[in-house]
Amino acid sequence: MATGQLFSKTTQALFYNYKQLPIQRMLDFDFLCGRETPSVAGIINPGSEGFQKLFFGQEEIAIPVHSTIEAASAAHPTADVFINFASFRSAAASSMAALKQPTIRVVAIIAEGVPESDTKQLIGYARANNKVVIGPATVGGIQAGAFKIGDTAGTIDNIIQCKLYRPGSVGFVSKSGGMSNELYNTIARVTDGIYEGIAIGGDVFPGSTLSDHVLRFNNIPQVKMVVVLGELGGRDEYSLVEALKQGKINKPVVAWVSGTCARLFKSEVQFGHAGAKSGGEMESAQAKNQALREAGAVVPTSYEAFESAITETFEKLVEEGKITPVKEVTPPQIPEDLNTAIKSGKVRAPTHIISTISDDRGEEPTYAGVPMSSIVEQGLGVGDVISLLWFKRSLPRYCTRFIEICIMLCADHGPCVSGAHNTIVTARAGKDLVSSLVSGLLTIGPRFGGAIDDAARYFKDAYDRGLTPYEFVESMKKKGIRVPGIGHRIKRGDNRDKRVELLQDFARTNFPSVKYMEYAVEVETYTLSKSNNLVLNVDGAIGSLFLDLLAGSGMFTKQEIDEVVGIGYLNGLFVLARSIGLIGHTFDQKRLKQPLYRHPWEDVLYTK
Ligand code: Q5B
Repeated sequence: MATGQLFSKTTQALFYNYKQLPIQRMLDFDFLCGRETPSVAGIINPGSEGFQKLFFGQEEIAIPVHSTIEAASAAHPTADVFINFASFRSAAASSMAALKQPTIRVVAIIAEGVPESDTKQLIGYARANNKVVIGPATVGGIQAGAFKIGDTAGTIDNIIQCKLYRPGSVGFVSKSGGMSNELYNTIARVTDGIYEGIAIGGDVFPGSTLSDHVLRFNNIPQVKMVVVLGELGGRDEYSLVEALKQGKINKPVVAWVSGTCARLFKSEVQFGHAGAKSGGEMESAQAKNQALREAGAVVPTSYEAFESAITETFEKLVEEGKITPVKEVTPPQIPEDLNTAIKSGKVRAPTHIISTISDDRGEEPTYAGVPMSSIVEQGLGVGDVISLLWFKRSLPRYCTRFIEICIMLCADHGPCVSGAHNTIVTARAGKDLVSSLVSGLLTIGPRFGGAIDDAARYFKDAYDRGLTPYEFVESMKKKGIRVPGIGHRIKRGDNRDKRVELLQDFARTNFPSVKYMEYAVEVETYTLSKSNNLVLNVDGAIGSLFLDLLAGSGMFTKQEIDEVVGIGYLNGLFVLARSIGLIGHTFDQKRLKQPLYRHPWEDVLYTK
């Protein structure tokens, strides 16, 4: 393992597998330390590329996302730390790929459960190539005031509490990531703080060992004392014992091996980590503590006494003038995330959108407050869904059935009408479903299918004002406006539109009142007396009948009816219905593999 510093205030990492929280925590730590550059240079998210937005202090930054380790390494040649958040299944392969990059110097493997044979290969390759592996099964490590791996040291509050935003004089190495948090706190309270802390991970074969890091700390001038937290199981601590015995470590080492309670159990005990199991006597916490004590480490008699052992060692170094405790600095305040601040009730923020018809935040989406499961369980249909989403209320069954009949009857009217024609031409031009559909929908307007709202407006106004059909039609003529809902290209007085008849029959049987429709029929009688093509068309039938639905159902106030008619809800019925047919025409043309449409010359009048 390389000696000396692993990280600095300019160290940058590549982060494997996009995990928003640990990356943001790294960047928040950077800001706290006053780093000028973010510690994450690039993210590797296999299979995707682009940028990921994150915060660097108050500023939003875009961190490049690469699809391969090779591409990320080439794009960020100065990023020499690889933080691997891959699952245990892919951690070994991705770590090996990272180690093989000439630019990568340190690989931290977070996953637990990496096969030991794979870890051994990684260790072998790293040692042969003078690279460092931290983990697997580690939270990572931290150089106070400089660089932090992933979730090390937990929340920003904890990091501030543990004064990790500026370097102290203590080098710390432990097996356990969880316990390292505890020790960061202890060390911050009783010394001038951490210089560097590493959790090597709890596997049987860690990528780098306790002694690897202690020997490294010995070569870092800023580290004045070393704290080690080992645990029962394995023999890693004995290589530290050897190093101490051989005089390779000349800085005070305060050590404790946890797991002394294992002796209280009658049988072999496996603690949380794969490597933490009571084996033979040599691997017991007691034996390792004793060996470390005999080799010259300061080893307390219990974990409770660990803190005072650290205190005494630190104070002695201060007394001897070997440590000049660092001056305290006040870290900058990390801007709180809006969501967190809102949750805690600290701030309020205006919303940008208001919505009243549906809500998907709960266990299941609701339409106007009605859960989807209830819609399905009650056997409701599309008419009920339209009632909820458009009118924000449950309408009586005859109303929702009427809506459904409108949808069914207007779903299609053959290939020759404007909408279908446009859709067919578009589909034949090779366009996709949405383009073909939209091309057809765009023809819906005052002449084609989109006269329902105006029909409702004009029929309502005329009826409510008590105009006779004659007065109404002639007043429209004077204004030069065609009566919406009247007239058809094909249908005639002697060739009525079946759809209109079906709608009228349904309403006459089911609606409490059909006064607006009867008025429209009287208007039709008058217009037919003028010309045989001026029938009440499907738009006029739906427009007048919907007025009857709104007025007769007792479900709408007068003001609400005016709003529905004023805003113009009713063309929506034709748009929705005809979408069904237009989609059908798109599929039909594709199925028939129809070529590009070209209108025949013979069908165009070329003139000057
Ligand atoms: N005249 C629909 O016209 C159409 C008059 C009128 C007074 C009127 C026309 C019209 C109002 C809009 C309307 C919905 C353009 C129609 C639909 C869906 C569809 C379609 C499908 C489907 C047809 C001849 C003479 C002229 C005009 C006069 C015509 N309409 N006068 N009020 N409403 N209606 N649209 O046949 O004296 O000779 O100058 O605009 O309700 O879109 O199946 O095809 O499901 O897909 O082209 O059903 O009625 O008649 O323009 O040659 O006019 O009648 O002023 O008089 P035409 P034009 P004059 S349903």
